[in-house]
Amino acid sequence: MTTLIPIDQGRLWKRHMAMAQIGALPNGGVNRPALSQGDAQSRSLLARWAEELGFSVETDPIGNLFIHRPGTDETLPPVMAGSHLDTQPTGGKFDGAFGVLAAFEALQAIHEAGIATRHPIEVVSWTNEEGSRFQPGCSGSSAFTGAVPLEQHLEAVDRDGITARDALAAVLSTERGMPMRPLGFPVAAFLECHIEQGPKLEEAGVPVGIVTGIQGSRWFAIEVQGDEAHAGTTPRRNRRDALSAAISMVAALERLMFDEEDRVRFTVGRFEVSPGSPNTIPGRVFFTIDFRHPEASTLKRLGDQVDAVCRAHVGPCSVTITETFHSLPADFDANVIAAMRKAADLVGVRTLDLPSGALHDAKFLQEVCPSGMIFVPCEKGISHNEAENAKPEDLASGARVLAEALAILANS
Ligand code: HGY
Ligand code: MN
Ligand code: MN
Ligand code: MN
Repeated sequence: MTTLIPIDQGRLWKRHMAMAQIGALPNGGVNRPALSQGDAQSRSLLARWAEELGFSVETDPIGNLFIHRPGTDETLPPVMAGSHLDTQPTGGKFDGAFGVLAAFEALQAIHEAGIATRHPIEVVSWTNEEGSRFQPGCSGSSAFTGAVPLEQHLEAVDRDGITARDALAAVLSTERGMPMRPLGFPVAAFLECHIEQGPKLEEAGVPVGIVTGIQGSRWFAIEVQGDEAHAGTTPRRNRRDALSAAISMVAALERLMFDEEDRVRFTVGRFEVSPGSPNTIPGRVFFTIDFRHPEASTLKRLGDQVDAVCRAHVGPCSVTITETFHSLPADFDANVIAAMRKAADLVGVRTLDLPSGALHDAKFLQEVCPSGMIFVPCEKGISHNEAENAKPEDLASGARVLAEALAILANS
């Protein structure tokens, strides 16, 4: 009977609750925007836990946080596990945090079990995965892998006109003396634990998901420019009503993105009307598009029509369309998946294979090193919502499979 790496379910749950205190919302959720004070506090909490165990903690030019446990051969690239600590504005306690805390729990359990691994093992917290404050998201992982230039991320501006560069400098200034690595380095393999953010595992009654791949996503920012004018005196022939043009665009895009098998995920998440006065014709509308599909050809076919569809409904206004994010679908690495299956057998948990509807940092890591993901159920599949919830025993099952898979890969 093999001795399993001793994951401590209680300790893992307690760390989730401690982390969820940072940015806690009244209805049980969390608001911890990327590169905010809250983000800085969550990073320093994680760094403190790591230093208490004698692990070294370093950062890099986009603010990723790396916790290092040496291997027997320090010349080998690390096997890495992690996710993100930033959240949606009305986010939950587990999206992202579970991936970081499960990786940390696995590292501590491997350490406490005195297990030597050839490769070093690292826990990582990637900067700005959500892309809610600064677009696009997955800043830390896509800058680390070179998929998106660092400068593009640092130039991003939030709604208050603060650049990601300044917000990052403020966070790093609270971590004086934390060693800074160059951006990007070889990684032997990457694993990410995450709540499923969908209903499949819970409906199947299976505690662990082996993620086969991630669907593609494309994001657009649309700005419609009209003229502010008096609501009562301006006849239709003189109106340049930005709202009227914007809603025709959204209605036309909904028609474009509609498909019978419900495989296109189309969302207008932000829709801002200015000046927002009841008796002034809107002079400007800003809205965002997030759409996803598992097939690269459909992602291209539909995404390439967004510009023409918007322009066909612009009327007397003008429109600027910017594609802010474009991530192709990706399949995860067969050897990493095999290591996760072996780990699940060792742990003795049932698994279900499933694709990821959500985008994750692992998608960018898969472009540069063998990567994989482990899902656990969340209550009714709810996420990006304060009601997001998960069971301590499921989090522990995910962490157990992660720990065994890390040990397998770090000794391969
Ligand atoms: O948008 C996403 O898919 C990720 O959860 N941030
Ligand atoms: Mn996430
Ligand atoms: Mn998320
Ligand atoms: Mn993710």
